[in-house]
Amino acid sequence: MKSCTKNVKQKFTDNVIKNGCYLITLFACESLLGGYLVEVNSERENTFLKNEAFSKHMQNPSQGNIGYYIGGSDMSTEGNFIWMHSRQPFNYTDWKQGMPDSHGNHEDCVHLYPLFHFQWNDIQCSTPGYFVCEKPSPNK
Ligand SMILES: [Ca+2]
Ligand SMILES: [Ca+2]
Repeated sequence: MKSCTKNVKQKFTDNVIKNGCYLITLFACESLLGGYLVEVNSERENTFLKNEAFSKHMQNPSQGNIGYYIGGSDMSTEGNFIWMHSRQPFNYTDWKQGMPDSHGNHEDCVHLYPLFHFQWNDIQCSTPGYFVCEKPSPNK
């Protein structure tokens, strides 16, 4: 049997019927008219997104500490975070102090976490959350 899991830590499932590898993911942005989970490349962009997430959060405080997924992950190589859309390494980060900690060895996604004042936390990818999607400006 071919192994889709060879480089990707048991996240992909082999499907011999279609001879492919499949991943069920929370990265839902691809379906939004060419969008993708946001790649944060500057403090300016990060501050904007933190403010947006804070506004959204304050609209419904009863939702608790639900986070806001951004497009980074280390699911390919543990500890090596990249932007999933461009496959580029992080050139800017806003990790909360002590993060990423890969808590319980299961945290391969990144979110803006209300509990950390919207600084970055690595989180288990199956955790419910909002998605921060991005797509190219039509004016570019
Ligand atoms: Ca990890
Ligand atoms: Ca963490």
